[in-house]
Amino acid sequence: MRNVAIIAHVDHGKTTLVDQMLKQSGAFRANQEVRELVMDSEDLERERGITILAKNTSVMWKGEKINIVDTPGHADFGGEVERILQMVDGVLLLVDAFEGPMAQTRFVLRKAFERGLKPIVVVNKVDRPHARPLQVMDEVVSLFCDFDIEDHQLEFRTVYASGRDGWAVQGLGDDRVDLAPLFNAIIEEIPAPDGDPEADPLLSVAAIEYDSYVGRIAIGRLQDGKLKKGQRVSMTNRDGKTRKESIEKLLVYDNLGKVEVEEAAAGEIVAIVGFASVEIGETVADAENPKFIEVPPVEEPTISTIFMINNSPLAGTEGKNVQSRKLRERLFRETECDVALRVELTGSADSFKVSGRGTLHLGILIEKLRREDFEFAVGKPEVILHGNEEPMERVFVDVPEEHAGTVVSMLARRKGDLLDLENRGGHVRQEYRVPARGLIGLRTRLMTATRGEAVVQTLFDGYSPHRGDIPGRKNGVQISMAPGKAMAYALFNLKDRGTHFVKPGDVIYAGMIVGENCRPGDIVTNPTKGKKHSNVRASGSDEATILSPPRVFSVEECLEYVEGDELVEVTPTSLRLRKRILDESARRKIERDRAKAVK
Ligand SMILES: Nc1nc2c(ncn2[C@@H]2O[C@H](COP(=O)(O)OP(=O)(O)OP(=O)(O)O)[C@@H](O)[C@H]2O)c(=O)[nH]1
Ligand SMILES: [Mg+2]
Repeated sequence: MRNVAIIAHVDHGKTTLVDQMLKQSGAFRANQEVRELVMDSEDLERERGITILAKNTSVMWKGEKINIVDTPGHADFGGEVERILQMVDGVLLLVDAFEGPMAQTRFVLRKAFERGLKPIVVVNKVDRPHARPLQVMDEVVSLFCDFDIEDHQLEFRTVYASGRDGWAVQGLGDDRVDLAPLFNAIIEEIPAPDGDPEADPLLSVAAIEYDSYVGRIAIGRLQDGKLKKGQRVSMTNRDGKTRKESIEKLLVYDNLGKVEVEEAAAGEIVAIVGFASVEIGETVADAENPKFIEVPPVEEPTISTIFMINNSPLAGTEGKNVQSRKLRERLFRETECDVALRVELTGSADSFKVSGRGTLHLGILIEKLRREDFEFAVGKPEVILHGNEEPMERVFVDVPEEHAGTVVSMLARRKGDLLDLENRGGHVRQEYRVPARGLIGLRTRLMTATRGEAVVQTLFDGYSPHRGDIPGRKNGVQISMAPGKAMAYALFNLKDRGTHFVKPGDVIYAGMIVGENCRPGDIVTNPTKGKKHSNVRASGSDEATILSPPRVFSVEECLEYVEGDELVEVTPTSLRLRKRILDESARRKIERDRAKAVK
């Protein structure tokens, strides 16, 4: 048996490679219809084409069982990778043969080294037209040298591959047939688990799945001993508290699914049903001999925001779950499976402080709730300070030369320190250290400023003394003064004021943000104003045909757009931006008072 995790920067082809490994090891029946990226089984994963949750699968190769864990590559889910590494004895480090090692490559490799794991380097996507596998290999070697590792760790095995096309080779000149060279490398390089099957059972819970029928399913690698269906075991948590539980069902991974077994032995990755209140990081051990295995600390959340019940005039018209009790229960339940997420009560029963690892992390949670028919409002995400210190990020930006100046000024505005600048033949790579709060909204704005050409990568980089104010959004917004339906006529007349976020026919309310002001400062407009009947001309021409389409935001874009006095209203079908205080005169008074206070 072998236990291996696949780690890499986002999009370097992990899930695609697992597809091919499943296919070539005969995991599917001959005529079975299998969709692409079969491991990205969650709706949101398919929609976005990214892996969010690590997932296990297993294949048989020449009589050996290989448990494979596919991990997410996006930095917001990096904490997940760290826990997953507890379950394996080796990793496949995938590196895109064109892009080379990226920010997250370094992060996951460091985590693998910290656990003393031996990587097999897979230079992947060698089929890409401008692939430069040999240079990328050199870059990988120098990346390895950046770490404090021993010489023998530098003797890693390399495989060149195209996960998509289903081949791997030892040498670039070899015949490109199938993935056998990769499977062989796994069997030869990755040690078999070394647990003692005769010792007392020992397992650290590395992940939890939630199933609406059976409840929580604890997942982990059985380090030592055996576990049996029906067995009584002890469970010990971080605080040293111990309790007893019974194993109702014991499952192991088998191709794409899990199969129930009577018994599992040391080395195997198992899923256990029956632990009602299990938490990630707890240790399962012999009933009479409780033990605790130290687990890596969970990465601290870096940003937080407020989730609150929807109190807009349209509340309850689109979603079913609107009560604060439901929202609270649902949010707390999420923290059971997602240890990087933190939910806290606030002074108000209607709002909860939710902290996570980035806007994508929070955005995914928001999307999940929308799909479960929830309605709620979310505030501007703020970074979490440690006393006087604030979280910093290492930021790498790649752009064509002509945009380099734009990037420099945008990052300077956000108090970024330029650490490195390198011209790679017309492409400029810049490296900065920036306060994390300066990054909220940066990606979208960089994309617009560089016509989508910027490649931005970020990596958490510790804490530094607070850098002082960073200017917020430059533009003000257009706030509707009246409730009703947006009218084409009114929007047409307002078109010079700035971009709109609503289209004719959209239901709006007073205090809702209907567009951006092309200047600083907010303005109040009336997009519900229809054409006076006396003005109607007989031509029947419709201004709607000459309105530019409204700007449509994704959940993350909403989060990155709003300022402190604004909210994102989330329903299953709509995302609306609004002022926290809807009443115009109240809002004006607050603004006046604030101006006075500043003076
Ligand atoms: N040319 C080429 N493209 C590939 C190859 N493998 C994957 N891709 C493409 O790269 C993109 C990302 O592939 P995924 O397998 O989802 O990447 P991933 O590493 O699992 O991504 P995350 O889980 O989000 O980190 C997809 O568009 C794939 O079609 C390959 O071998 N060659
Ligand atoms: Mg993936």
